[in-house]
Amino acid sequence: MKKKPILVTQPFLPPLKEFIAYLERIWDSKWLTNNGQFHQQLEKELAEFLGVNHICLFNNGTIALMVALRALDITGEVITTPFSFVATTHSIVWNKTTPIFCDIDPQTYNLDPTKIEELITPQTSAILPVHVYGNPCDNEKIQAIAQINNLKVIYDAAHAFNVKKAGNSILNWGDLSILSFHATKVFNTIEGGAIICHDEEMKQKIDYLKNFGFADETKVVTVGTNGKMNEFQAAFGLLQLKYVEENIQKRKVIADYYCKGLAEIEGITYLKIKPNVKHNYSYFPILIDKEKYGLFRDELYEKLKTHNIYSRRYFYPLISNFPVYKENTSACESNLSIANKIAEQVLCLPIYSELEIKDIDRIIAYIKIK
Ligand code: T4K
Repeated sequence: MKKKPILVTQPFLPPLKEFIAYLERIWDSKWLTNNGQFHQQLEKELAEFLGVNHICLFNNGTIALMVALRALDITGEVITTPFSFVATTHSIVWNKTTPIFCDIDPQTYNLDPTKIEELITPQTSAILPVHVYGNPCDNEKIQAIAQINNLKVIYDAAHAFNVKKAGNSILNWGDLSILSFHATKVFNTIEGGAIICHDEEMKQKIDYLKNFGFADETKVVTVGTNGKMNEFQAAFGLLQLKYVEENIQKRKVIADYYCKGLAEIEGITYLKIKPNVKHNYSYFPILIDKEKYGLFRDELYEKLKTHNIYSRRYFYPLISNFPVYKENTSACESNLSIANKIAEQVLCLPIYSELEIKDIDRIIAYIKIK
């Protein structure tokens, strides 16, 4: 008999009974969206939980990114990583600015700060790095470059919910950070996202931008969009928040188990997280070196599929290789050699709080037998 499929991730669903209690309150109030009670409560609780000053909730992470760029009036060129989910670059282009792809660091897979400065031109107005897989960027170096060159920094922290470095939230770095609360994330509101900002003035600006620009019933102060999170999402988030620490802890156990099981396999490496980082184990990426392991990444990916194990090649193809970007930007193949190599070798193994040890054993065993 074929075993049940193991997918790359599975959202955590809190007990249904507990969610019904929230739904009853929505039914009583008949307040479904537009800064309702749960929306306000979630903004407050999340800011406290994450250790940040202000949080603006959104209907998803992509709209949050688009609004973040708009809130900082970004123009011209934006230096960014090609090794991410395509929404990172799309948000730049939707703002009618030009993405300039910069290569990544071979150890962290994040934007390589030593390669940023050569890409700065008089048109550059911002750097948009991604904490890929929740692994923190080199913020000190990025901040120094931004300061010298008078650039804004917007972190795509879609994967970095509750990640800390030296005890502080990495969401406090840069001018703004964005989060995704999509169903596939460590903390989810079904769909959802947020912008983290440092002061009330910016929060107000973002709140106008996500609500059509309305300052009151009759006054429109800016050309806004509709980026609002509704009450069902916010209620779901409040409930998720009660379980998120426990779920991250379960993910840690799984990640540690993978690390041990894969340690001796020649040609397989995994991301090393620095000891001063409190990680969230949102993804478990491995790199497959064909010369040493004997199989290409795609061969292992297909082999796992035949056993009903659905790993994913996040992030392949590289964004700069999608035809819409290859043909329309100044990205140059030879400048992105590390990113291209990692995109060819990476495979994200299943990880989610309810993944069972016996299933991880199976995954490791299939990786071992070539
Ligand atoms: N920046 C970065 C760096 C990002 O990674 C993302 C999103 C964004 C920005 C934009 O944030 P959002 O606008 O999405 O909030 C998924 C997610 O849709 C996407 O949110 C995420 N990154 C990206 C890395 O992964 P797909 O196309 O791989 O999703 P899908 O539907 O194939 O789901 C993956 C697996 O998850 C499935 O095999 C099964 C499981 N799954 C999925 C869903 C939706 C479930 O078990 N239940 C579900 O409801 O993009």
